[in-house]
Amino acid sequence: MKLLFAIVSSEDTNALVNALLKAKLSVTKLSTTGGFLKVGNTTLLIGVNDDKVGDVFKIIENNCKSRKEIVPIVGAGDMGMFSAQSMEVSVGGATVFIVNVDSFKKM
Ligand code: 2BA
Repeated sequence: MKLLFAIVSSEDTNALVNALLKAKLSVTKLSTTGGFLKVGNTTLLIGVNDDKVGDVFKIIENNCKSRKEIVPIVGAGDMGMFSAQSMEVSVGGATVFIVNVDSFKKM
């Protein structure tokens, strides 16, 4: 069994969760915050048998499209003045960590 930690854009979360549920997969949704952009994203915990990992990847690919966005970066400048700049970053898509599950129990 594997546990997937899928970090996805909050915009894509509803469609992705619905697609996972439709495929009869279990999912837990956590509200998280990206360290770089410091904006909300969503981390989904998805526990699946090894033979279903490919199905989960297909569902993630179909529902989490990568796109470019210009985001503001606000920081403290000289003499306490705040300066606002922007930069282009890639958002959406998904960052997925896959870990082996030693055992799984429901009590
Ligand atoms: P954030 O840390 O808010 O990063 C959002 C996006 O900003 C990243 O998208 C990347 O395109 C860009 N970015 C991040 N760090 C950067 C840097 N030092 N310089 C320039 N651009 C940078 P993704 O790579 O798709 O990551 C999306 C979210 O996934 C991240 O949000 C973070 O919450 C999580 N994540 C990504 N890699 C991770 C890792 N190795 N460990 C833990 N969380 C990770």
